[in-house]
Amino acid sequence: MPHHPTAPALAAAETIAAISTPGGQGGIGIVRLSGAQAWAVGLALFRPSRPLADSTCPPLRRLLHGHVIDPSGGEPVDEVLCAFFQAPHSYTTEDSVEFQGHGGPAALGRVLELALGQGCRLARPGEFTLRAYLGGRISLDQAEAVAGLIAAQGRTEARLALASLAGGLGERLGPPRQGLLAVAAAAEAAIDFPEDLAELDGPGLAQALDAEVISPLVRLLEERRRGRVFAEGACVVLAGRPNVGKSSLFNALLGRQRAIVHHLAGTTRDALEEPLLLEGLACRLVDTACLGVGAARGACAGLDELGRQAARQRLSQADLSLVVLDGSEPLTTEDQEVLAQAAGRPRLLAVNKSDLDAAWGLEEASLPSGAAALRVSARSGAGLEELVAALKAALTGGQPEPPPGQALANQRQALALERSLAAARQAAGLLGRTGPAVELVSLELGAALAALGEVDGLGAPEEVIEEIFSRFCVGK
Ligand SMILES: Nc1nc2c(ncn2[C@@H]2O[C@H](COP(=O)(O)OP(=O)(O)OP(=O)(O)O)[C@@H](O)[C@H]2O)c(=O)[nH]1
Ligand SMILES: [Mg+2]
Repeated sequence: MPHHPTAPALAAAETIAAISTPGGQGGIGIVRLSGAQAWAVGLALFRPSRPLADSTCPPLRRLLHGHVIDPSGGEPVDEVLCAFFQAPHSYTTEDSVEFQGHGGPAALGRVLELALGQGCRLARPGEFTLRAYLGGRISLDQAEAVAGLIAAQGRTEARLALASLAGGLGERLGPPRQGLLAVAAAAEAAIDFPEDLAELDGPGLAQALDAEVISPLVRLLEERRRGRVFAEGACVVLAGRPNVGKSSLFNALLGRQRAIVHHLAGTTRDALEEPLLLEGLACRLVDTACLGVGAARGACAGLDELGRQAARQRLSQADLSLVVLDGSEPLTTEDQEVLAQAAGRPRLLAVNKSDLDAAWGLEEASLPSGAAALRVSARSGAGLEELVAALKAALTGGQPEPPPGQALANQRQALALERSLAAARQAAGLLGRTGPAVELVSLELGAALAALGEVDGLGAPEEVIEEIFSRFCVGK
């Protein structure tokens, strides 16, 4: 479905250029041009190894071998494969050119510089995708899916982003939008022709809103709640008193020596974050300084407090805290403090150092009830597989992965859906009353429609669009 947002400031007049592959050295590197002048610039910079049959109209969507040359002196800059795309059959829907060169920063930078010298402007983050959206090839939620797919760390995240890219979410907004429009039309008619107001079937319309708008939106939000960690990954924070082996467990879960481990208490000062895949589920694992407020350690008391602050802050944002206890030593008041700080939120207890003699049993009365506890050894690796499985189960609440093809709303979209739902509920409530205030109903329905528009871009305000694309990388 074509989308034509009315955002004049976003209009794509200039021809843009950017390096579309990541920085550094790579097997290949791509410079992309898009806009009305893309072909002219591309043809000025490209010297094909076999002359083109028509020097103004290159073969389309074919990889042509040749060199990028400096048009001022003809000096070759890189040996490339070059592809020309004609509007609207391109990523951006505009005339575009892609140079695939050797992925060295100097050569790529030179190709980009030459393109800028020919009048292109450096593309802003996400501007190629923004143009695909402005050109009506993709909707706003699909554009966000592009960013999601690029950012995806886990297999599941990538699969869900791909489902959104296929337009799964936007499609599901069609029926609620139609439902809102139908009720809005009835309300408008009653406003324009007050003599018909008595005819307005308020309860019937409220019922229609419930069935066609409210229930589907509730379902979408519920799916997001259940599938959120699959789509966005999760944050797991290690917490515990000094020396229980948080950093050792952090390293053991990552499978490499990322954090410093030492027998002296208070080794870790700052929070360290690393990506970790839990059986395909992307998560961020955070190692922290100790949490307990035990004896300040001499001259470093101030530093300790900073570390604790960072730890507390990370813990407050965690999807799950992994409280580490030392099974080889009796539980201390510091352990109890940590347990108290992690209480009331999702948590898992890892009782570490199971390679040593156990000083206490898991059935220990002082452990919080209802929190699963597992014996592990960061040193020997015992129990780690079970810990990974338990982490995944705790994060997903045992829910299965969303079925193939199902697209989930991201956080921004969910907030807009919630606003739409709240307005639709208000409208339904008003319609249910005798002698409904149709003007108010109409306002609420307008708000519900506008919020839906922010999800797929049909009527999204310019600020929303700019904010979304500013989070992209340059070159996409
Ligand atoms: N025997 C045994 N020792 C362990 C195990 N895990 C950690 N240790 C030891 O416990 C000590 C503390 O380990 P760390 O990983 O630095 O502990 P931490 O909780 O990060 O400590 P701080 O950063 O100081 O808060 C080190 O001497 C580790 O070698 C384990 O599973 N078994
Ligand atoms: Mg540590």
